[in-house]
Amino acid sequence: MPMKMGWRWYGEGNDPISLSDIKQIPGVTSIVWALHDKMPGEIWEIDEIQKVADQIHAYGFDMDVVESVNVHDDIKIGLPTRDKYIENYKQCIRNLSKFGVKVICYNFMPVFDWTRTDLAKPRFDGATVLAYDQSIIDCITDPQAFADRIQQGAGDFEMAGWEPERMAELKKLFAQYASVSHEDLFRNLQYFLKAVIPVCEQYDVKLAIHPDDPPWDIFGLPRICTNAENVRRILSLVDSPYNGLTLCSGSMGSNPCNDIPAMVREFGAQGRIHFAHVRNIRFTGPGQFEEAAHFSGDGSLDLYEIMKAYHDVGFDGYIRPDHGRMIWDEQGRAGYGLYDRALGAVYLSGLWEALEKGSK
Ligand code: DNO
Repeated sequence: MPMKMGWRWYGEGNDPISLSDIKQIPGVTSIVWALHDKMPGEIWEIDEIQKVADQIHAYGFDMDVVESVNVHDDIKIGLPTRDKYIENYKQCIRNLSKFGVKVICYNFMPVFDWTRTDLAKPRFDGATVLAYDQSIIDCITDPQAFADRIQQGAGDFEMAGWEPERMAELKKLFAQYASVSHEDLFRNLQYFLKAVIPVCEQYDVKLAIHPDDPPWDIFGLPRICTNAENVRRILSLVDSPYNGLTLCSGSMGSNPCNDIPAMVREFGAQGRIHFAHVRNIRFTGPGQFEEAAHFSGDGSLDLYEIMKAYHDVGFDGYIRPDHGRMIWDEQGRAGYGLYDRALGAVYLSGLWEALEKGSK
């Protein structure tokens, strides 16, 4: 079975890119979707899922991958109220299975999902890209002001995982996480996985944790999905193939100590990578990086070696191009424009075709 090429789509009325645009990108067969107006902890109801399913199926795509069903902070913090949210998560899994969903991507990052210090940094080629500089984060004394700045920078588009409702409660969230250590986070993740993985097994839906982005602690908040050793530990918290990984090359790879092809070989050979996010970044200094075009020559990661590792382990899961540059005057959601991601999708398919034919 070959790998399946996906495309992250934010939904009708929420994404300037239409399904008919996506249909014209050769090789894309799966729409990676979510109900983006859902708060973490809410049940995704059948009729709500049905509406999106009808849209996606009308264009002949599958909807096998959801990114993301977000995990409520009470589960990450380990509050007594977590059980109610875990029950809701189980119900989401059951409901999604009715539509053939095979993989659910999620993350276990406290408070903030993926974090950048600049959403539109100009580059030498006239494009803009997302960028991160730890020294800027280190000078921030008020995370609320930072969250407001990110939202402003995102313009009319809401940043995935940065729900305004949660951002409005940052003070409370930071206070709740104050006593949560890395070990607590591992324990709370295990509690969550022990509850939901049996449901995943029963309904044949795989969970795939996304690495922390960037893969180190920020704002004094602990982060655990950060390197190969911790991924090994996370996968062993519940040793089931249903407890798997979304291996994001750009997130994990923004720490130059993380060897992405080696991780693909180790966790891919174990059948634990269910979803691959493949993109490039350029290291610009310690704790600093800028995003880049997917093409190996444009960044610090070798995408050929990454794709070769997937090919060598017989990867047959889902893959998608990830963040792109903003090029050709496109206006859109930071990192999620049409043009550069389409170039990325076709580049990844091209590498794969060469690997396939070269190995015959
Ligand atoms: C950013 C994305 C993340 C990712 C979540 C997974 O572009 O990669 O927001 O979807 O962390 O839950």
